[in-house]
Amino acid sequence: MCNPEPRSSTLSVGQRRNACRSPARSVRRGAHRLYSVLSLRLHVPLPPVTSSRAGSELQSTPIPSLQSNHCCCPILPVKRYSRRYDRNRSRRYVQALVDVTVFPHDFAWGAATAAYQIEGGWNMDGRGPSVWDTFCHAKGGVFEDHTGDVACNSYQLWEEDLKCIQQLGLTHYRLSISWSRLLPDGTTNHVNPKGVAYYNKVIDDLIACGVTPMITLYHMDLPQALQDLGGWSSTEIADIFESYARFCFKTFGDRVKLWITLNEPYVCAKLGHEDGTFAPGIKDPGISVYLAGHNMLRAHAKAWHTYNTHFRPLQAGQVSLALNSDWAEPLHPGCPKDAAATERYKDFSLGWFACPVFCTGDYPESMRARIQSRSLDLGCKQGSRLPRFSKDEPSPLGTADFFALNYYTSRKVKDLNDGSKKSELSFVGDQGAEGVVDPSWPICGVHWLAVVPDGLRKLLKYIKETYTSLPIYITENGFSQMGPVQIEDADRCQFYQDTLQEVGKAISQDRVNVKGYFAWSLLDNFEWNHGYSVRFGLFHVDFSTPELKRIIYRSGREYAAVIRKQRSQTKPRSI
Ligand code: PNW
Repeated sequence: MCNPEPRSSTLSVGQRRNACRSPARSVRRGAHRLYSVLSLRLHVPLPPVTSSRAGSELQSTPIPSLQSNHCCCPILPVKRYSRRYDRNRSRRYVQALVDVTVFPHDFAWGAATAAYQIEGGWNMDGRGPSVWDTFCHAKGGVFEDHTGDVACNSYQLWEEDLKCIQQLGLTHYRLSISWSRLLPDGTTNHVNPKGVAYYNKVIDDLIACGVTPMITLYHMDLPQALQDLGGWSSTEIADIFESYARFCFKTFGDRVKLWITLNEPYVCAKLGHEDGTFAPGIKDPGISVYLAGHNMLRAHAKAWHTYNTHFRPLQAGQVSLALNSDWAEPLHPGCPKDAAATERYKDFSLGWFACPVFCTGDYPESMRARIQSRSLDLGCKQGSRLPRFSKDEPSPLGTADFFALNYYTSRKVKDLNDGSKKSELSFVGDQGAEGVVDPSWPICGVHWLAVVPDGLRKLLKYIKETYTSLPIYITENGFSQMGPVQIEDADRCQFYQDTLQEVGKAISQDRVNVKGYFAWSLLDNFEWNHGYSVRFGLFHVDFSTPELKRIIYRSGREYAAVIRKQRSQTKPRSI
């Protein structure tokens, strides 16, 4: 059913005047509640797991109540992704069913990780603190106060990771650089030689093993010293990031040819600056989120232009930024309001970053118009809360050599133009739309992750039709596990089989130029505010022992089998 016409705002004039606070005054650390809500996805509390840091000691977890009053709309009960999903039991092995012949011979078969989630060694060998060190050590923001202090200890156990990469037969490995390991205060005033040596070794080892590195410069872990200067809310951060990027291109670019400047600016801006559930824990609804997003786009554009002008001629690499997006469809297909809300939902998530980079050099029209008019309605003195791109700076338009997509889930979208959000100063209020889970979609592990493999195919086609015909790398996609460790993870095997099948259809039937697929993640690791209670790895890491032993999951074995099969069947055409 369609929502009724929006009612007029219930705010008094005085309330409206106060509704827009100055960013400086109102930026404050959020209350880092345990079981905090990731409002990017569903507002569902995390299940009451009682565990130590050790994933393998976890007890079974009840399915979270999806009728929770944390949720701004009731959501129907959903299924977990389980064996029930495996409708055809004869479909046992991934390699038996994925049609590998549709993948090009040079397809990138990868897995991804991020520095803070795996490295540990948080204060070793001159590394400076990052916002995630601060967020974790402050306690209260992360599940059972877990931290990334040790994580998978990849800083010291890199060679174990390399064995995992080789066991899978990956052609590509996506990792991120810990900015504060390289530049402890975030600036090139002080370079940490041990940090440089660590990444040199990782890169050299990968190349020696025939694995192509893809390097992310920023994966949520801003140096704390830069946060102390205002972080992503400060204008200066774009030039500081450009210097860091320039340093990395200069130091590693002779060997690294695939670069991602920023990972998921949406998540960093929204969860880190609007909701306060991710570091730096800022809860400043409706204001900082746009400022942080804007400065990230400026930073990315400057770094791309630097590469393009000074490094590309010699190094011949490619640079992009990784954008996360759900696939979205109207909750009620025949309802024009839900249809319009779905377009806004897409514009406020993928379009927010993709439109400036791939389409127009500016934010989507719907964002500009909505934020402008709501800023006026809510009495914001500074005009629109959405910043403008300056003509005196390099444009973000055209600053990507490929499209890097992180896809995890899908949403049904309903209009949210009336009710409480109408007069609320918030990102969701501006968006005027809300995504919910379709009850037929199974949930895997973490509550926001509804498993919708065909959403990926639809999203790939949408990107091709809406944004670009440049090659697309799926830089993250994965399936999580909670509760008791299942090494024989049949559900995840099924998930990878279904997903790769959909990617294959996007390539062969929709003619989308998909160049690669990176499973998230190589290893079980520190899953941000869920700590170690959620596992995404192709390898299990036994966090209960100091050795942090890596044990391959069945899904890892099957992913390896797909890669082997594809590589043996598709050979480069002879000239
Ligand atoms: C991505 N959410 O982040 C990241 O790039 C990874 O670091 C992360 O481990 C992976 O997805 C799995 O979560 C997200 O709350 C973090 O909606 C949180 C959300 C989405 C993506």
